[in-house]
Amino acid sequence: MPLFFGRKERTEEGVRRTRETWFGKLSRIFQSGHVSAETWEEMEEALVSADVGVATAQAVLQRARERVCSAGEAATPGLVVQAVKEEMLALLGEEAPSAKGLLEAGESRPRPLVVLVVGVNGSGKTTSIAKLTRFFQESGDKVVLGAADTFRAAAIDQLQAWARRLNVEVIAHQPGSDPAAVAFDAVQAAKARGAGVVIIDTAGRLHTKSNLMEELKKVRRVVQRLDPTAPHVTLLVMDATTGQNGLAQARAFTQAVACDGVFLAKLDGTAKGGAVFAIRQELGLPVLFIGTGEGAEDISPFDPRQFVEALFTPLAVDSRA
Ligand SMILES: Nc1nc2c(ncn2[C@@H]2O[C@H](COP(=O)(O)OP(=O)(O)OP(=O)(O)O)[C@@H](O)[C@H]2O)c(=O)[nH]1
Ligand SMILES: [Mg+2]
Repeated sequence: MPLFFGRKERTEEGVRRTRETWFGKLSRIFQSGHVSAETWEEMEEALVSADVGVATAQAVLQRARERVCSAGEAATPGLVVQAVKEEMLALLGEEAPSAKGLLEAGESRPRPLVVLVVGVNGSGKTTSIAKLTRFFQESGDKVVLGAADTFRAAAIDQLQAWARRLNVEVIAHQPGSDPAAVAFDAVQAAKARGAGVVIIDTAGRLHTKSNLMEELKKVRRVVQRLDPTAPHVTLLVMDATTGQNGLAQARAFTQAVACDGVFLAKLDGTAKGGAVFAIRQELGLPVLFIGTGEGAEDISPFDPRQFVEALFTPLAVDSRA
């Protein structure tokens, strides 16, 4: 049985808007069939407008150019595209990062695996938790949720509504209660029930940033009383539609809490999927999952090769023609 259904299709769907925009731009660039200095400049513009980030786009293209030159053949659109793909893949790191290994079921995985989900409010945390629940359920894990976003009553209700639909237990206290106490109870419940995974939702309001960061640190400390190695994975949820602004907010989080990777939500809602490269380059974090819609099934584990191929699919067909 596959670990997760249709990840390739979901990746393709997630990057559809980005791909269509890029495809339009890049195919026009290559229409003449020749590669000139202008071609590289136009490619840079296309990458930057897809939110790859200026420095990242320049670095990728510079290395791709060297790769094409060292091949010793005349540069053709096909060669250029291949070189850019290789460099993008090299940037994302083809090897599965260690956090990704932890997310996959297996004997060596800590039990329960404690996943802490952080991010700015509205970024898609709670929805992404529902998706992660489905992801773990698919591989046969029992999941317990912790409603540690106690700042708003509605946040607890929202998680409980998802939990009912997904048929999982959620540990919740009263609105306004201590998030660390909720997290503690959730991990303890997961242990008592023999659950494989416990996922903890947190608040993301930035207007009280120092309080928020202290709160997240306390959640970590308190959870560590039950398991000194927890949380095993801290996932930063980012809204793909917020572009460079989202990157700045994410940086504030990574400075306060050690994050292992990014859940890039709402990729389906943007033509700026190039942010994946900027996240890797500028935050130094791997994207581990992408969110491709509002349903619990709209998740795909991030696969660098699949992602790059999906971005270039129409172009590859085009360059063969
Ligand atoms: N299209 C699309 N919408 C998404 C995705 N993920 C989340 N959303 C929507 O984004 C909105 C915010 O999502 P939430 O999960 O409530 O975000 P949150 O970070 O928990 O928000 P707060 O609890 O208010 O801090 C909701 O309307 C979701 O349906 C996604 O991958 N694609
Ligand atoms: Mg929420």
